[in-house]
Amino acid sequence: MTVVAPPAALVDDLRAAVGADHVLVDRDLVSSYESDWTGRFSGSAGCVVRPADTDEVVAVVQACARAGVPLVVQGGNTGLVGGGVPAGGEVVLSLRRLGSLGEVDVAAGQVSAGAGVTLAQLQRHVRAAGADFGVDLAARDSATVGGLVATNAGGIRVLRYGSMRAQVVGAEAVLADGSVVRRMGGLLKDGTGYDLVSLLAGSEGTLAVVTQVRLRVVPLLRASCVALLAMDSTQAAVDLLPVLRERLPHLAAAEVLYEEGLALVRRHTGLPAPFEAPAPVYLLLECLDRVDPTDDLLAVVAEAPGLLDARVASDASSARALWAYREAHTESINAEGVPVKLDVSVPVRDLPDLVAALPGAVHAVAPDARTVLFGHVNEGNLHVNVLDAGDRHEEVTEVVLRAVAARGGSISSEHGVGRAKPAWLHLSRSATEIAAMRSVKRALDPQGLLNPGVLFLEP
Ligand code: 2HG
Ligand code: ZN
Repeated sequence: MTVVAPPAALVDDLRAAVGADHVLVDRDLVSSYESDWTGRFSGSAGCVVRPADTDEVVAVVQACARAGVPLVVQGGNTGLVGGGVPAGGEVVLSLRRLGSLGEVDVAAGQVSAGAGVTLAQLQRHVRAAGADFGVDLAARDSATVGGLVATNAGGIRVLRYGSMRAQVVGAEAVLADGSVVRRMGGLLKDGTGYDLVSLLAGSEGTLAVVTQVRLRVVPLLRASCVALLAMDSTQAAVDLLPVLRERLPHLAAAEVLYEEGLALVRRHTGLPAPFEAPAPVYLLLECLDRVDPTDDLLAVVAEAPGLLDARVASDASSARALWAYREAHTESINAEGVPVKLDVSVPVRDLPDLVAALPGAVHAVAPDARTVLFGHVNEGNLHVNVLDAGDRHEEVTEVVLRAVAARGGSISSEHGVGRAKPAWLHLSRSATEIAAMRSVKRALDPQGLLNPGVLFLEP
């Protein structure tokens, strides 16, 4: 990795902005900010700067603008597309110290949170006030609110509450010229022009640095029932979705997994096989309600066509044990090597066909590869993880994303485009859309200071 030192005058300005202790230049200290945790993306940072509040973020952005040195914005560094790691020589702007959490506003059903608050901290905070947060995902202990907004993260509760954009009712953000947009009032009805707050959700740090957000909270539902179904086909799982949505208004999650992934999870975690016999597909369902939803879930499960076997858990520890088969996928795959990770979605009716087509398509370009599929079935969101692709990462990416585009899908469902997929953005967005997005980028960041190389190919 070639190390590019930042200009000395910039380091002085950054020290003046945030204090010398929070400008990291020592290579040992900087290195944990230079790679994503899968080990797939890395690049050298000029330095790392850790502001404590919005004023300090403004000073950092202005210093970088003056020096003409670009910034990479980083939260919990749990991203999976390289959007938060440097390509070489940028200043990494870590937002983890922006950890403020406001009191839950019960009248409005909202809470304000700093960009550096982790999802788990936010969940604990709102639950202590008798509410809950509508987004949940496996990386909750490290993923930060700012990163969740920047990537418009989805996770396991989208079918019930929508993705991150649907939770955000206000934001404070520092623009590339150091000016601050502040819309934290949380008005749910506001017809005064462009929705800048929504625009920031999914902008991957390319338009502004989000420093705070105002979020919706949802009712805290303490009664839960989780079921793991062994089914005879992906088609049977997809056919069950309308029945689940109609008969289980308290359905909160519907996740799909397969034998290859389950075997890796078992090898890595030592968990026992969930059923006597392996099945072609597994569907994990969760209902959350005020009163015990077990009977309702059991009634639907008992009549499910294509059902081979089922396990149902109504107490917290057995529910966690069933969730472990799903949530341990990412770490178990990573324990085998660095995968090609492709997060895609297709219209749900096309999901069975995509699932059937992908292993063969991958095998054709990377004969030794192992394709592991899992995901959020209600949104047609499949996590395609390909191990042992050797030097065929590019070819695997191409063949998977083309298969998705051919079915009218998205090349990035919930992880973002990052540095991993700008070359394939045209498969999901028209030339007109990309030109319009680039115009917005140029208007807000004419110098190209914020996250260059993320989302768009560099001109
Ligand atoms: C999940 O759903 C995350 O667990 C990670 O989106 C997916 O590791 C992945 O590919
Ligand atoms: Zn996911």
